[in-house]
Amino acid sequence: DLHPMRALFKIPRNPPPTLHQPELWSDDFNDFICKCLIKDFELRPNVLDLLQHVFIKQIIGKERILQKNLAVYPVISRHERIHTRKGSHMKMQTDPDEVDDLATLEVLDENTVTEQLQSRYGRDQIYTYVGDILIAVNPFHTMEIYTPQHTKMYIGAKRTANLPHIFAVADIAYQSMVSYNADQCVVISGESGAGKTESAHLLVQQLTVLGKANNRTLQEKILLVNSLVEAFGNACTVINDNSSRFGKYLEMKFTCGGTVVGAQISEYLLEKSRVIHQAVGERNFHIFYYIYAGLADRKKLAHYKLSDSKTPKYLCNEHVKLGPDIVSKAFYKEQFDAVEQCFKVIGFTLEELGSVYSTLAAILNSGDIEFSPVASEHQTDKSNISNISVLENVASLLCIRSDELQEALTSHCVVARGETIVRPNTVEKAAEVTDAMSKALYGRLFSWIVNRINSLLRPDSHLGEDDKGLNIGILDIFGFENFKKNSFEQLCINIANEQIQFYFNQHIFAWEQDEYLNEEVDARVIEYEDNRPLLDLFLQKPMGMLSLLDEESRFPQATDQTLVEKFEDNLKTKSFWRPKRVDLGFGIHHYAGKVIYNAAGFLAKNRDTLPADIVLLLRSSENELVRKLVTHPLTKTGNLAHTKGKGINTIMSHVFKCLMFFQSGEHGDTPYHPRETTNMRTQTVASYFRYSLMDLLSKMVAGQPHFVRCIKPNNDRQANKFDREKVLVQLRYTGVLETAKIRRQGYSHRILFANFIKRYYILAFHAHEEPAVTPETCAAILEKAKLENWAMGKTKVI
Ligand code: AD9
Ligand code: MG
Repeated sequence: DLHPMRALFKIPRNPPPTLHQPELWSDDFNDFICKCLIKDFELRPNVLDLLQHVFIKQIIGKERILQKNLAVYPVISRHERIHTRKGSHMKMQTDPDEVDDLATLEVLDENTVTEQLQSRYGRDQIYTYVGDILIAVNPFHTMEIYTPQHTKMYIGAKRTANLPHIFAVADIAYQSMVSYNADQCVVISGESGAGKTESAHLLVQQLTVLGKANNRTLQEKILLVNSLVEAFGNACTVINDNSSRFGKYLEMKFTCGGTVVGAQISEYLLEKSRVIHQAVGERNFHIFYYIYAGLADRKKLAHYKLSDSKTPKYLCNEHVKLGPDIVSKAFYKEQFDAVEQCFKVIGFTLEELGSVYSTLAAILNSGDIEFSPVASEHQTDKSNISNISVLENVASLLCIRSDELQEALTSHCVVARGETIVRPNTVEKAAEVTDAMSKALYGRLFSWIVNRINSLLRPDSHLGEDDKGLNIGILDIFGFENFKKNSFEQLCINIANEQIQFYFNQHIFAWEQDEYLNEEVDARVIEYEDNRPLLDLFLQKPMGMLSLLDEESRFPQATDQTLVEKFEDNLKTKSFWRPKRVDLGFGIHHYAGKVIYNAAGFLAKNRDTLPADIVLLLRSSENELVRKLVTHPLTKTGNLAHTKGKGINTIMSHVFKCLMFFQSGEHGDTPYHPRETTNMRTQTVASYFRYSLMDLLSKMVAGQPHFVRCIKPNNDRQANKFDREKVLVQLRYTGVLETAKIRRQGYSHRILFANFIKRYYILAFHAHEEPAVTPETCAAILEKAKLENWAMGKTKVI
């Protein structure tokens, strides 16, 4: 398979027949290879001569050698540091003081960095490098930089040949994957509305082109995955009209040759509570508006038991005046058609689609069930359903019996001394159960859709027997949030961001500096803001916040008040405090700023219970999908190793470094068993969340990371507005300045002697030679190629 070479050298898919007869190669092709080598290695002509000689001699008719030799193409993740340090890449710029890479700045302080970003932003250059990290400042307007020409321009191009771009990140991830035969991951971070989701789309777009699928349908399907899951998982918040309300890790699967063959998504912690309640100025998940408007357009509302004159309660946030005009919104209709198209292209059957719509409609109808107290002298705590027709609608949409649904909503069973007693539900309790059912149905529907996509886009059938395949993961989670009122959802979202920041720090600072130490290479230590104490505060066992929350959730008498008191008694750190005058309030000083949370509803949200009666009833449904939703395992069973047998030790040691303090109890010896906590009975949101975080991390650390840091230039979502203070705060808390420092002083490569020699010996030795694996051989190669600014470690060239 010549594919990687094709990708690198833009050789057409059907190479001319002369490829196997180099003596017949046109001069153009020879020229082309030479240009690539000059461009990418800045080789002196004498080395080039040597190379050309070796090439022409060695490759006659032997693709393997050709491939091997062409691997001198320096696809290295922290590439080009060697050159950038000398400033040789400084292209002609309109402003001579402007740089594409902040790490090359002469003066490195907050002011200069902000100025650079501002002046670039002013000229619509939203992307800037900090070494190998990409900073993306949200332009808040459409830009003509994602055209097919741009796509082409960034394929296999030297980084400095073009302006910084998200496509260049896709390219380097792809090229590294192919050349090193190693999984990659792109971690996109930034606060809410900073542009993570958009960046994730652009990466997928570029990667599908790079990984040229043999069949166009697959390419199309992969491109639609994001749109589909975002219709169900995104919503309008006061910060972002298309805010991700779940974390998403999309893995694009490739053959070892680099052809894209499938995709898999993992979803994390969907904010289900949004189904039943939205904060002031916010909306429910997009799909509800789409389906409501779309079905009205097709005159199908009645079929799904919806009415166009009365907007469902779940869609009537009293603070957002949507009113009945939802059904006439042209935009929503179009979106509905688009979502349906996504479903169909990806491969969902019409029957499945019908069931998805029914379930959504059932959820909307559930919100309209009304309860009233039964006026009886003895039983004031009993409730009745006052609009039976709505109940019947829900039952018919879910294909269950309405009398059983009524019973399950208005009463519950308790087992006392071996006897089952039926107790009535109060009006509040009945409404709670209904809401719990709606949330559960939606959450499980979402997971089912994700699982179904995964089975439809599974790559197995495309991979050969020996080809385990490679993947590039793209992480796009919900960004850091700080609203006027912050609840349990914000706490989880912010902890997840805290974790990503920790991972970033580990990679950029801690592990990098460890490596220098281990290799005994001299490098100055860079100070950075370590947020590990905060992660301890949240995740430590048994005294971390989530553990305390779980403990309190087990006491039936506990209240949100006792919970905050428990926090106050046990969390003795400066990062936690109780603000005066805020009932149930507590403050956390996150890496990204101070947030005041309100603990109201924490316990209920954490317990997230769905009464057994409801589960049993739904299991009796005549609709296969509804049955599946309640029989499917609640959670995914993550594979912590996730290594495909490659480099398991290094990977595990990284996983271990990252995870060890979450896995262990305070005494450091309690092993972690994900399945134990994913048991349906005992699982709380907090414990599932902790597990999800680990599952995510384990996936991430198994690949070589690339970072994209999205920056929000203003709070008003305005184009061409650069709020310096706002940007500075983000630069500070994301550690951009420190990153620039470490990137400037640091070394870009760390390659084991053996790998280095295998890859580059051709630069200094004859192809048939087998030079000894020693630092001296490495030095000889480096000297021959006239490279500077390298260091010889104990085991690696750095
Ligand atoms: V959240 O944490 O999910 O609430 P994100 O994902 O960081 O957030 P998102 O990608 O949704 O933010 O971007 C917010 C809005 O900014 C988008 O809806 C676009 O209108 C705008 N945006 C972001 N990136 C770009 C871009 N590269 N070009 C044009 C952009 N507009
Ligand atoms: Mg998003």
